[in-house]
Amino acid sequence: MKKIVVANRGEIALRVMRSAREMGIATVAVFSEADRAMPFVQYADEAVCIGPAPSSQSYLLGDKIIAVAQQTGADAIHPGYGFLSENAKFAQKVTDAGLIFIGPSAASIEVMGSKLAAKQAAQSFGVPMVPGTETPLRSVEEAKEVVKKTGFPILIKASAGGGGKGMRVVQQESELEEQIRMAKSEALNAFGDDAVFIEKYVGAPRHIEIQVLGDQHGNCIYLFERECSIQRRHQKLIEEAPSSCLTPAIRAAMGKCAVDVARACNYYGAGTVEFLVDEQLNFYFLEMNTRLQVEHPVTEMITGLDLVKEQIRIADGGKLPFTQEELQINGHAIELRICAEDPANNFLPDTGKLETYIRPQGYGVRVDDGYEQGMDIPIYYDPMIAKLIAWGANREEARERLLRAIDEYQVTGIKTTLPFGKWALQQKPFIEGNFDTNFIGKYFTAAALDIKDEDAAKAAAILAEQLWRSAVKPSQVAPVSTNGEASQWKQRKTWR
Ligand code: MV4
Repeated sequence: MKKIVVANRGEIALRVMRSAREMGIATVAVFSEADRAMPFVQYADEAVCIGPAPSSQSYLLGDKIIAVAQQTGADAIHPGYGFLSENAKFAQKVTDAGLIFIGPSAASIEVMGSKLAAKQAAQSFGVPMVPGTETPLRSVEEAKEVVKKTGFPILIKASAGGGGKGMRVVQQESELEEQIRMAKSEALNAFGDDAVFIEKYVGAPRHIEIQVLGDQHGNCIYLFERECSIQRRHQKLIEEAPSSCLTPAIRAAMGKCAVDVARACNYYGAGTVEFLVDEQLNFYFLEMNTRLQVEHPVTEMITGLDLVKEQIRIADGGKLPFTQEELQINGHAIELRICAEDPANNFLPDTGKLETYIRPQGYGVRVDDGYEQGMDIPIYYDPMIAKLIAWGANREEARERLLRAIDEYQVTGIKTTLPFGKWALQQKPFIEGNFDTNFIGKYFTAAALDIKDEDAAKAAAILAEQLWRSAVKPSQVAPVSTNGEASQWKQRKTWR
């Protein structure tokens, strides 16, 4: 492979180009009229404008992007995430044009794009799934029969859905008929497919996903898990690896199931198998994402691998250069998504100019971003402007380092999720690793952001002391002043 077109924009386009450059592969950016001055356009060896700002007239024009690849003499197309990345027809067209699609086969994308087909494929490997239906729901009578086994509440899900779209919770039988009707019409509207199915509703789950890599020679391995429970309206905000709730045995069992799911659709490339994990640590397969994900850096930080390089080698026909036994987790990584949204105002998207934009630096800090100071954040695309990732030898060091990096990050001109991250990382349930997908709904209010630094520091100091005392024998504990005097670190000056 000598030249690749990156069919994406922003931070992920830059992320992909960096790995390509390290491999001696030339890059072609395709960009919209709104993105002409973006760093990914400047960074690429070549750049071609493909249309006006709206993605329907630029980043979603598969045929145009394939034409650019042919005109520039590229060998392959990397789709990034979003846009065309999980479009089976696009993947097929790329291949039909004699180019390499840096991702799985069109057939794998197609199977996993249908939740029901994915569940059916996974079932033949005995992968655990939430009790419910495995075929499209045909009638209310069928639903009532299923509920006799599962009990209420249940969840109606659209087979073509994903990321929470087209889901409805049903609490009792009297609502069943109406909710099925609404779910089907919603699914038809959103996805052009009214197939829905039922699952028993898991009330307070964790969302844990397993990264897998498969090559085109039948080898497939897992790269451990990412804990993605801190999310709001199906938008993840904090991700970490590893999860603080898994034991080595459960991790290995989930990893094996994830590889089985991948094998069930002859998967190659990088993929992610999503699971729900309940309070008893039972895990259930949900769906598979057939792309590189936003949160892939936390996996890179704990495995030492470059997932984009692995994707490129696999697409080029290479064999996985390691076995499962050779892989291990090194330390801990936590990522905060920095979005142009106002956490104090219901996370409403904020647009405008990045008046100040100064990145944090230092040991163990990684910033994957796509803008520079002085640039406007366009309204047309995803509001994520950067990902801030901290690595530590253990979870507590990663957490403290991420907090330190948040403090160093200086952004003015637009509201961001940085204050949310600072708040979240200092909450007792987060510090203890004791949270589920309800974390934000349960604990977060706009008022929480008003808490002064000193209050948060005091709470953290008290908790840290409790944790320390519970881990140390009473005879080893030195007398601690309880007269409310501040310990020294609380009075530390910030570096600014
Ligand atoms: C569930 C569930 C509870 N029970 N399925 C949401 C996204 C999609 N991938 C699946 N989702 C869920 N499926 C059953 N049977 C709860 C969710 C869910 C969720 C899952 C992962 C992360 C965040 C979530 C937030 C709300 C609901």
